Amino acid sequence: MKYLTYLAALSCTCVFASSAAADLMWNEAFDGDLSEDYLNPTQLEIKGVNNHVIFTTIDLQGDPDREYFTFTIAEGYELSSVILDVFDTTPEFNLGFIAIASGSQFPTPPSAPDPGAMLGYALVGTTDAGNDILPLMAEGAGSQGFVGPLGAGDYSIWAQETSIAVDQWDLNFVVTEVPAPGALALVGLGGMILRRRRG
Ligand SMILES: [Ca+2]
Ligand SMILES: [Ca+2]
Repeated sequence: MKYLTYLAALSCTCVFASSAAADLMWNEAFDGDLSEDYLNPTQLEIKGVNNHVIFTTIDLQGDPDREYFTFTIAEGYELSSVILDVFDTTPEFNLGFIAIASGSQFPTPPSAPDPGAMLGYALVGTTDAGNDILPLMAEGAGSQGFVGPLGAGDYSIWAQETSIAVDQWDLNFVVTEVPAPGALALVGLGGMILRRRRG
């Protein structure tokens, strides 16, 4: 989007600048606008369990502010949830759009998006704030869909508004270790022992 417009809107983003730096992958207030180009998403690095991306989408007539970014989930880890920590929008009835796809480039252009190229997508509103929206994204109509956490690999995200609006987002991509099969077996065994004792 236009640079001056973006600068003018940065004061809004600063409200959310207090998020812990150790958990922060990107904050537009300091790091600049996330990429408009689906073929060149902003490259982000996973920091740990919690990985925040804080941004403002500012949609002016004919000049949408799209956010494309990508990150890699390492072997042995999985993307277990995507928490919509903050979603504030003006006007308040506006819905935000967010999609996830495999690969470090988003596979389908915003001018003619093909849901079948996406793992999933969702429309989110203020009532979704605080929730894990990954299950919602997994059910996006016409998308590839998925069940549970997403495993190791490259992923790309596309977020924007769906009308003339200004939205404040704080997304937390939660990355956890894949439970070892042995650990799962122990959990199951523990459950059996508990049931026997209770029985
Ligand atoms: Ca932005
Ligand atoms: Ca952008």
